[in-house]
Formats: sequence, structure tokens, C-alpha cells
Amino acid sequence: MFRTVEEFKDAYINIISSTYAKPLENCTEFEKMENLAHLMRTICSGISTDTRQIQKEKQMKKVYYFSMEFLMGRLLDNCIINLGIRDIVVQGMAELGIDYEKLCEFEPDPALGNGGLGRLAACFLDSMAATGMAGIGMGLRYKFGLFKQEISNGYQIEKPDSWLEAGDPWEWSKPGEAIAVRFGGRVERRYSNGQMSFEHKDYTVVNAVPYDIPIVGWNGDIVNALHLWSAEPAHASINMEAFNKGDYALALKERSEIEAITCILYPDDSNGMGRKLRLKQEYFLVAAGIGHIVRGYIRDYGLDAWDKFPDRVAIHINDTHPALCVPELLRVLIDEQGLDWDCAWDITTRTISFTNHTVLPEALEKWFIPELQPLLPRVYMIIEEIDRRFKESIDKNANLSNEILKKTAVLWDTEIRMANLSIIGSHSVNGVAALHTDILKKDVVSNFYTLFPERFNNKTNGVSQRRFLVESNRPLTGLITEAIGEGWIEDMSRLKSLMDFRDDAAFLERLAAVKRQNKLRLADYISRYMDIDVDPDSVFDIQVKRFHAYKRQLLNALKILDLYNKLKENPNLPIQDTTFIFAGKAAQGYAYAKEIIKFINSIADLVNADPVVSKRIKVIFMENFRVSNAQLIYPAADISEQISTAGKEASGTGNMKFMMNGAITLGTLDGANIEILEQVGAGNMKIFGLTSEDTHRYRTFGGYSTADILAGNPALSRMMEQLIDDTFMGSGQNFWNIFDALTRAGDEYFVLGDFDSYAAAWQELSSGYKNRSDWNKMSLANIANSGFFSSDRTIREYADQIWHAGHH
Ligand code: NBG
Repeated sequence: MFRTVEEFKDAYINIISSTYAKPLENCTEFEKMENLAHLMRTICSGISTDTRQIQKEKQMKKVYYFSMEFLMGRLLDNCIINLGIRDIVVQGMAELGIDYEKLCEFEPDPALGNGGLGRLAACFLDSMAATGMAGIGMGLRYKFGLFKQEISNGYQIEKPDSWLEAGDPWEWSKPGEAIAVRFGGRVERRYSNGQMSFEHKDYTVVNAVPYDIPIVGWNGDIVNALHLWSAEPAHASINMEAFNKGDYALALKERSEIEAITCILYPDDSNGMGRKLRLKQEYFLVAAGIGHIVRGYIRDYGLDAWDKFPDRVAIHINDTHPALCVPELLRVLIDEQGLDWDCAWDITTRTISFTNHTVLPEALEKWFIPELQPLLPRVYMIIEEIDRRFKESIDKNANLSNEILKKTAVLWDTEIRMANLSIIGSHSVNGVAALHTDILKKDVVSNFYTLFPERFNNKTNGVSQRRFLVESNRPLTGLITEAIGEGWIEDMSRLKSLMDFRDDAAFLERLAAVKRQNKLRLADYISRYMDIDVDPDSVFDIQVKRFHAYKRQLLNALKILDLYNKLKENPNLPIQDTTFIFAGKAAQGYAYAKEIIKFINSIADLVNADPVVSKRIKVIFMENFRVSNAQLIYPAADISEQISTAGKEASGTGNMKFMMNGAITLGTLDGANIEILEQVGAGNMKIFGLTSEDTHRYRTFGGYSTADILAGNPALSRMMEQLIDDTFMGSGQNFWNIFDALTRAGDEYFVLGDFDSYAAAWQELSSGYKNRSDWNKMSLANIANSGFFSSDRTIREYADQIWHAGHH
């Protein structure tokens, strides 16, 4: 690696001329960025070779993190920061006449994930590298990531995200390491020497080709990998006869069917889905990943060391999407390595662990037997056997009723339940925040908790401070480092010593100046892309996340409509001037969530066009929420809206990103908000609304009446009217579906029930902004107490308590 600016410039120029055969000044901006990425990739490769050697010498346990989503975001700045050479690079580029930060914006932002689950996987890879673990990601190389969201006339429009169009400068393609994945066909049973064996015949082979992305640890001391698998034809699959006749569609049919497997990321977030291609994707990831692991294991340890497999390898399944790891590992051990069932079962369950990320029943994956069986005939036989043995073990226990069997079986009626398969086939099951794990134990999978209490544990989520603080908020990083030294980046618990500055007026002023700088940066972005001016001295009140009814963007929207109504009557209403910012995508097929997006944009039209009201409040919907604009948004927030219906948000991770950047949380007692409260204290955050016990009680025993709530509440009743009268017709439609959901269909997410307490909490919190020195103290307390939410802490807990893997 280079130690000086001169060395860096030489390396950069060398690689330019050898790759592009033209001088720097003739390169496009994209090529200049690509070149810098190639240079970094070369450095990473060197470190990666050393890393593997060291990990081998130390016989470190390898942890494979299987996830259908990795929402990595841009890698260039992140890589350069982690390598510890940012100053050199910025300076060198400046001397070459290139603005480094502008150049970074030419990098595509790969959106190979939907939301929290995928971004968590990306933070975990970062933390595994930073804590010195041998942690490897297994994912899919989708040609098209999550759709690009455009807002047209207030409506969400989905456009394809062809992020690979100009090539991905980070990936190393490894066709020589491809794995053959089999679909379809039939299974023949054979008896020989009193042993039954199975042969899979007449299947179709799809080649899984790995593309490796480097994952750089802090200070560049280690580089791990993310393997993204791509589906490619196993042979020259062109029908020449059809081609010669000019029928190109037919000629390429087989090829396109194969390529379809990794063509597109399913754009669903916590919603049910049941599509055959998705099942193919899931098995493709699992078979490629397990094939790769087993091949590497045999290379390192030979063919007779299976009993040690669980000591050397951990396989983690991120939600149920890779649950087929259970039958696939069994299949490989039994059919290919000749182990007996009991031995293979013992190895499999000791190797695999599982995280659940949601309590929403519609998101608990199920496949129909007629869907899965023909596609994966041998895997299905193994699932049947798992189910048979499990049922048998339950039957032995006379105290357990049929009811329990019905809830815990893998196969029931025509269904295959992936959560049950994951729990039965693994040694550890965890939720992602304390409350969520509790709800799993007491409610969602309580029967399993009774059967296997020792398997259940909690691992509260975390986020990478290197991405969401060091990279996203350089001014704050500088201020913290100046105050307490650099050690906090590796050990976030040290942030606590920032509390020493609680009464240091000059420090608090500087903290406020940092926030203002970040608000100006966001205001500038909004003015550039949306042509709306926002006041950086107003409170920035922000809700950014996927759109879902339970996340209750609607509650926030109604609060703003209520403010609009009140400001129309009294423009001098004693509230703090506020800019309300939203961003987030709704799943393509989720009509209700899309209607809420339209509703927010319609309120924005009303508010922003009103000459009087718009002087006090503004509403901004930023389109196409993704990692890169998120990095501008979190640092600029004063208030972080975390207002899900209690009991529904498994954890949330945006809440942590906001907190680290000094925003004050306005939230319900849900997910990790509860632990934020524990860390920061009630004086530094604002809690409102029904608790998860309350909502559970209403759901179980009834007693929640929207008619009663509306009867005593003229402000709310008026807004219900406005949903369906002509208030919003200027923007093109009114909102009957929302009206119905709230007033006639029982208000499933308790929007009306929480409204008054929410509006009052907002009023109380935001009016605190008047006293800036107290506000700055609250902000400081949030930063200082956010150390617990580093994904380094989370990953160390996984390593110690689940994977039993080494780290520092
Ligand atoms: C999401 C939850 C979030 C949680 C992330 C990461 C799914 C299925 N679940 O609350 O909704 O923070 O997972 O754990 O996407």
C-alpha cells in the first residue's frame, strides 16, 4: 500500500494507462472512479491472500452468513476509509485535478436488498471484518437490484435498477469455482449391502458462478469476502437449429430461463410472497453456498473429518429465506459423503443457526408441496424425513397434544413451513431485539420455546459506525475524535466519555454547528433534486424506512394534516417551525402502502403551496431512498420518528443510525426503541402510545373502538372527513381506502388510538428545540449512549454465544 501522496498518484496513473490505454484527461468521470476502485480492489486482493493464510494458520472457525439480501451501498469511500488512506487519496486526487467526493458519486449504489434485513447483513459483514473474524457472506448477484423509485404526480413509479450496466468495479469473477446446481428430475432408490442410497437423475444443471466482493476490516488489517452467486448456463445453451432458422427467442430460451434465476431481487419487504422463481433463487443460493463450503472443507481437512465440521464451520441463515440449508447440508453429507442420517443430522444441527426478523404472520415463509417437490425432489424427500422424525419424537411425549404438532410440524396439509424447518434444524434461534425475542418465545413460536428453551436467545441488532458515522458524518467524527481520541471507532462504548462535555457550552455549540452543517448539506440536496427550499434553522423531523401499514407513516401524515388545519386557523400557532421529511419505498404490489405515499405527497402539495402555512412547516418526500441518500439524511435529523405499532417492528435499525448522529427519538415502546430508552434515559427521548401489552390485549379481548375515539375528537373526525371530501382533489384523488381502514375496518394498527398521545408527544418534544442548549445536551446524550448499538457489539455476541468463533 502507499504511504505517500506521490506513491498513490503513481499507482493511480499506472493503472489508468494500462487499463484504458489513454491518458487521465481523456477518461470519463465513471472511468476515473472505476479506476480508483480497481486500484483499491488490487490492494484488497493482496490483503485478502494474507488474511486467508493467517486464518488458516490460526485454524479459525469460518462463519458463513447466508442471506438473500446484502444492501451494501457504495463501497469506494468505505473501502478507502477502512484502509486508513483517505487523506492520502483525497490529496492525491486533488493534485490530479479530481474532486474525490464528487467522483465517489459516480459509483452505482447496489441495492441488492429491500431494507433493514439486507442492510443488517451488510453491517454484519463490515463488523466481522472489523473484529477480525473469518466471516464470509453468501448472497446472490442480482442483475437488477431493488427498483428505482420515482415520484410522479405524487405516485410511486417503479423503474428497473440496472446497476451492473457499466460493470461492477469491485467484483472478481471466479468461473473456475462454479458449482453445479441441480433442478427437477427424479430420484432412484437403490439397495446395496443392506444400505439404501439415492440417485438423482434427469435433472437440469445450472452453473452457479461466484463473484467475490472484498470486505475490508478497520485499519485494513484483514479482508474477507462476500460471494455473490450468479446463475449461468452450464454449457453452450443455444439451440443452433432454431438460431439458423431465425427464431432467436427459441434459440436463447434455455439460456434466458437460467439467467432469470439471478435476474432480479424480489421487491418485497415483510410481505408474503409465493412465487416459483423465488423458490428457485433460494435453493440456488443454498446449493451454491453449501457446495462451496463442503468443497473447501474437503480441500483443507480431507474426506474423513466430518465430526469436526461443526467446530470449524458455522452456517447462519438470515431469516427463513436460506432455510433449505438444513436439507441441503444433509443431502450432501448423506448422498455425496456417505454419512448415515443420525451422524449427518447431528453435524447439520450443530452447524446451522437461525435468526428470525419478523413477527408478521404473512412474512413467515411457506411453500406448497406441489411447488417444491417437482423442483427439488431429493431435497423434498429429506424434508419429509425431517418432519417424520420430528413428529415421531413429539408423539413419544404424551403430554403434547395434536394442537402442538399442528403448530410445530414442518409439513402440514399441503404446506412446508420454513420457520419450523429452520428451528428444528438448527441449534440456535434468535430474535433481533429483547421485546421481539420475548414475543417469539411467548407468542409466535411459543411451542418451540417449550420444546427447546435452550435454543432461544436474543441478539439486539446494531449498525456499523464506520458506515453510518465515520463515513456519513465526517464533521461529527472529527469533533468526537478531537474530544476523546480515535479509539471510539473500534470500541464504541468509549463514546460514553462524551458525557464529560455535557456542561461544556463551547463544545455543545460546536455540536450544534455540526448538525447545522449536515442540515445545510441535506437542504442543498433537496434544493438541487427537488427544487424546494427548506430552512436549515427549522426542526428537521424525519421518517425514513420502507412503507408498511405497521410502521405508521400514516400517523405522522395525520399529525401534519392536523398542524395544517390548525395553522390555517391560526398562523401564529405556538409550534416550532418544522421541515417534515419522508423517504422510503413501498413493495410494488402493496396498494395500501402506495396510497399512503400518495397521501403524504398530497399533504405536501397542500402545505408547501400555502403561502402562510409553508412559512411554518414544509413537507418533503425524497424519492428513491437508498443507502447513499440515507447517509445524507441520518446526520441531518433533529427528530427521529420511530412510531410503529407496539409489538410489530422486530427491531428497527434506522432508529440506531439516527441516534448515533445525535437525533432525538420520538417513538413507541417497540423493537429496539425500548433498548434505546434503556441506554439514553427517559429525559433524552420521547415515548408515547400504546404498549405491546395494550395492543395484544385489544387484539385478544377486543374493546378497541374507533367510533368511540372519533366521537370525542373533533380534530381527528375532521381529518377523517378530509380524507374523502374534496380537500385533496387538487392533487388528483381522495383517500377512501385509508378512510375505510381507519374508520370501518377496525384500524388494525391503532393509528387513531395513538393519535392524541403522539401529537402531544411531538408538540412537547419539538417545543424543546427553543431551548437550544438543553436540546444540544439531549443530542449529546444520544450520541454518547449509542455505543451499545454498534454492530461490532452484536457480532461479538453472535460469535461468542452462537457461532463460538474467534474475534478480537
Ligand atoms: C426486518 C424487521 C426490522 C429489523 C430488520 C433487521 C424483515 C423480514 N425484518 O425491524 O422488520 O430491524 O429486519 O433485523 O425484513
